Amino acid sequence: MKTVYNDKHGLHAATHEFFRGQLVPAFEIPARADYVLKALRDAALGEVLAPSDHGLAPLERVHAPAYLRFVQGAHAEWLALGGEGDAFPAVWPVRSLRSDVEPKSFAARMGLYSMDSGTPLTAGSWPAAYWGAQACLSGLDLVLAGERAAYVLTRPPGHHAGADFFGGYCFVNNAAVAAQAALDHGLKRVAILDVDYHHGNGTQAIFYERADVFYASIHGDPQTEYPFFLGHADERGAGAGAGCNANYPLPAGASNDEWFAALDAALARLRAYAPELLIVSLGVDTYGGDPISHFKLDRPEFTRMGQILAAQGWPTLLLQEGGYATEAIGLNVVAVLQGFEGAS
Ligand code: Q9C
Ligand code: ZN
Repeated sequence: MKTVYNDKHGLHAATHEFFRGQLVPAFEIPARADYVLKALRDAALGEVLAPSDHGLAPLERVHAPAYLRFVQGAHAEWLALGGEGDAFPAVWPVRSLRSDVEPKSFAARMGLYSMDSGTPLTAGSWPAAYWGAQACLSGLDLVLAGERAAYVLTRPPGHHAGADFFGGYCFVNNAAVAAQAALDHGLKRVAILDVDYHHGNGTQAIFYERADVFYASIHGDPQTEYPFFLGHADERGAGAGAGCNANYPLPAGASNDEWFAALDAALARLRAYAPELLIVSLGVDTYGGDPISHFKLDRPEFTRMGQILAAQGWPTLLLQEGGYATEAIGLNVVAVLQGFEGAS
């Protein structure tokens, strides 16, 4: 399987993030992708390609242009105001406050365009996220040109980013950008299967009222797990998208049997939908050794996951999302991809 590698990912390099009100060492770090790249090469998995530039337009198909402009210029604004290091939001327009007026204040716009304080906005966040989306579009090109599957090695991840907000380490929703680009290419039905430990609130929200993208996710129950405010089982889509959203929240500590039962159920829904393309939001923070997550998958389960995904027979684009057991994520990702290749 070919990989498209976002070779600009290292521009997004936070040292710290906020967690429970304290600055702690960042989890979403450049070494994550470095380990995956090394593991791909050690396993001789296939060619590693650089992304080609598809411009801003495909990002503007899912994100508000004003949001993208803000992220693009935010760190320079922060520095111009005398800020040092990475920028963090600290105030948000919840419920009775207004979010339809863009304030002049930088601090206020940081809150308007974000969902949490755990996502450092660094000097290189924008170019890293921009080229990440380009890598995903380049991976899509491979699959649309007839490749059975392609893997995109990128960071920062994407699935928490909404149409007009960043959060959960995500700035540009790569899966949503790729799905929309596939539709714009002429496809009629795209499925996104999100196997990251966390619910992909951004992806769900972007397509919630649409029937041309089916979003299915297996994740830690938002009653106790990030992103807390979306990802419940009763979220089934609305309007034209009614019935095109399926969530499988599992309790923290869920067994591997429970996880694979949820995968079976999610795939049954996707088979009924009959997608022309499968996009996998491939987080490997479901790993038992992950420092911020609470499922128990290990290497044999990652291989099995890849086999099951390949067995569906759909052209498949696998996009890297989370996974924070830094030294293990390379082998975990390779296990999924080798499982896929062995079964396809
Ligand atoms: N310091 C993804 O996996 N907060 N995002 C965790 C631990 C946010 C994870 C707190 C976790 C976001 C793409
Ligand atoms: Zn995650």
